[in-house]
Amino acid sequence: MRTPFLLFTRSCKAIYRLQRSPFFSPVSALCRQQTISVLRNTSTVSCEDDRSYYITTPIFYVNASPHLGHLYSAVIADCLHRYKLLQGFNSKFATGTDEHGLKIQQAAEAAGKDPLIFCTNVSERFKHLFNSCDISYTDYIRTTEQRHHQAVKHFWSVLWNKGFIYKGSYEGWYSTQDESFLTALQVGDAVDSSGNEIKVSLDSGHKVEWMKEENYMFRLSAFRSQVLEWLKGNPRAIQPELFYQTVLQWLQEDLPDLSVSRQRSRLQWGIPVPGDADQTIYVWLDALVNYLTVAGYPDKHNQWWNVAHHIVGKDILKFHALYWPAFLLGAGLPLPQTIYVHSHWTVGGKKMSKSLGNVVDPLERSKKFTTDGMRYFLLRQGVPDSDCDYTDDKVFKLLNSELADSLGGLLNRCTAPALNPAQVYTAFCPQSFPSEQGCRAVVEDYHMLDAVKKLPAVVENHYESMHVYKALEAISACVRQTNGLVEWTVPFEGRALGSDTGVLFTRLENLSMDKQNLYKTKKAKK
Ligand code: ME8
Repeated sequence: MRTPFLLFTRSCKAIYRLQRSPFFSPVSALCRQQTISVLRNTSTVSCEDDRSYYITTPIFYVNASPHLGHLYSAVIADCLHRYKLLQGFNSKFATGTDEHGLKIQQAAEAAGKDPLIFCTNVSERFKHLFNSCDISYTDYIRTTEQRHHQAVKHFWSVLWNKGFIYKGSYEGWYSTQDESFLTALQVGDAVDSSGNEIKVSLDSGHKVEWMKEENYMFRLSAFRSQVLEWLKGNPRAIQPELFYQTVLQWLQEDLPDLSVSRQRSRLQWGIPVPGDADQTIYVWLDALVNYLTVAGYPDKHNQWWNVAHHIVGKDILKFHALYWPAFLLGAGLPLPQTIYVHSHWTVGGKKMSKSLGNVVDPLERSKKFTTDGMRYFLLRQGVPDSDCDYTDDKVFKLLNSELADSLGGLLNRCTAPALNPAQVYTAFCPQSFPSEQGCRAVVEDYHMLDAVKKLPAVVENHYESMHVYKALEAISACVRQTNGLVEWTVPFEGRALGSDTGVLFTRLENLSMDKQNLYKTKKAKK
């Protein structure tokens, strides 16, 4: 059962108050599809000007289906991409899937499937989610694609030829879940579900194993001071500030050289090291290069590679803020403009993750709460600096209060035929808002006008620093203030003035004495 409480007069959209039972978005699938294809097509135009913008999400592992956390990164990137398009930028927006590595090899084995078939299947699920949720990506990359293999091999050869990769051996801790090497200080003791004592990553809580292998090493240690210099010279390169400081802190310590290959006997599912068929390229080196592949590396990346911005979750900050800049410096390529970091969605205080099995299905939730509703919720409630606990009830309450009641109510009040018979954008009534003194407007009304006037600049500022929730908060505050004005002026209680121009404000004297007194008392109280 759904209750339409308002109809937009000039568009096909309607806003519904959410009922506790699931319902489908009223926005027509056709409208949405058209919008998306316009957004996608915009960015395929090649342009040499300095108004190019390139935004990426992480590429997601295909060991399991997508969850709400993945959609969150994609919605932030989509939002910034759309914002740049509105500003007239030629924006490229890439997302996709990370399909190589031990973790995927093991997941395919466990499923009894050929790895590529397994990857294709899960990758399609991510794509389907993003298409269903209006993520207007312009490129969807899979690391199993030929173009990516070529880019990775080229990138490797550049690092090798410059002497930044050498043959060596690695002995230490490795977490397959995180596909990450760890130092002894990053490892702690734990007990698994069967009561066995195990070692885990202190950061992720995932199990680690001791490994000893002959492989290729990258001279990460040689890049510590250059990465530090880059960050000191670009204090907004990692945002928010909290994560910038975290990386600066990491850089106070020495960076050990990094193992960038695994023995083929252990890891077959990956790109072979050029010139050494016994070794497979480390999945993180492989994965990070996806950003270059999409940009057109190795031949045609110049337009996009100067203007790259990465959205990442805080779990993969180390890879993007230490390894990636070092790899790029080694290859003689420009560094990303910005790494926007966001925190995590938790459920019952625990990070939503495939391995913990506490994931929220984003497809099912966006059917329940509508796609726009879910997108709004994620952007409005997700705070980059700190984790956010997810509950359905929070979504329900937020959407009903801010979208249905506040925004919907305001629109209803402004567009109701009785108040706005001409169905136009209304002008202010001269008796209410003259420039001279002695008008009916009170100081709060002028504050509201001022807030609305400043809103575009405020929103822009917040978007630039990826504080989308603050932009939405500012918009919501204006909606509340404007609703307040309508409540004081009670246009719905009297006759609208100047029906030819659609002026909103009623004359006070048109109201009953009771209403006039109520209005005056309310004003006096304020
Ligand atoms: O790390 N809350 O892939 P991944 C918010 N393939 N965001 C979350 C989240 C949560 N609970 N869980 C995941 C990988 N994410 C690598 C990336 S990039 C070159 C390679 C989001 O499938 C967030 O963006 O584990 C996080 O960084 C990413 O998904 C990790 O996805």
